Amino acid sequence: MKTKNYILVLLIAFSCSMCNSSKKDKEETNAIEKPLEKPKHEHTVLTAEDSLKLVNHYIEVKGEVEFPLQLTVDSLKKMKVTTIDNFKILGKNGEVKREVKTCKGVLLRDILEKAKIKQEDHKDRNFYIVTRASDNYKATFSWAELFNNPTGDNAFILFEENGKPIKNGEMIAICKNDIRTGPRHVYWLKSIEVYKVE
Ligand SMILES: Nc1nc2c(c(=O)[nH]1)N[C@H]1C(S)=C(S)[C@@H](COP(=O)(O)O)O[C@H]1N2
Ligand SMILES: [Mo]
Repeated sequence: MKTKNYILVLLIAFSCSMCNSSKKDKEETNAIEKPLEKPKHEHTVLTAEDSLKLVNHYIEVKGEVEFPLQLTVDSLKKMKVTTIDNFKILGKNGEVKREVKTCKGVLLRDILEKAKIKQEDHKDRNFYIVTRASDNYKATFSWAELFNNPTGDNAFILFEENGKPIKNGEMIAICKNDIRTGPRHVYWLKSIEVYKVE
C-alpha cells in the first residue's frame, strides 16, 4: 500500500513537470512566432545628380546567348515597336502608383530572338531571364512564359512615355498582364541576363 502511494505521488509529480515543460515550449514557440520588427520599406529620395548616375544609355543582353547585344533607344526604335495605352503601375496592395497615357516598346521575346538563346536541342528549354536595373532591382521571367505562353506577348522593354524619352533611366522592362504590374516594372534598366537551369 505504501509503495502504491509512493508511485502515485511520483506519477503526479512527473505529469506536473510535463505540464510545465510543455507550457514553456509553447511560450518559446510564441516568442518565435512574434513578428520581427522590420524597418519600414522606405523610398530614399535621390538627388538629381545621383539619379542621373543610375541612367544607362544602353542595355546589355548577355549570358547564355549566341549574340550578346548592347541596345540603345535608337536600336529599339528600329525593331518592331508596339504602342501601349493607359498602362497602370500597380503596387503590391493593388494601389495605382502611376498611370502612363501612352508608351512605346519592343517585345522582350523579340530581343531574345535577336540575341538567340544557346539551346542545345528542342528540349533545352529551362532558362530564366533576369531584367536588372543599375540599383540592382530585378525581375525574372522564364523561357516558358516568354516563348510558350501569352505573357510573351505582354513583356516589353519600353523606351518612350507620352511621346517623350523615359525619365527614370532610358528603358523600362514591364509585364503588362501581371496582376500587380509594379514588381516586374524595372526602371533604370541595365541588363537582360539569360541563365540556364543547371
Ligand atoms: N530600378 C528600380 N525599379 C523599380 C523599383 C526600384 O526600387 N528600382 N521599385 C519597384 C516597385 S516596388 C514598384 S511598386 C514600381 C513602382 O515604383 P515607384 O513607386 O518607385 O514608381 O517600380 C518597381 N521598379
Ligand atoms: Mo512596390
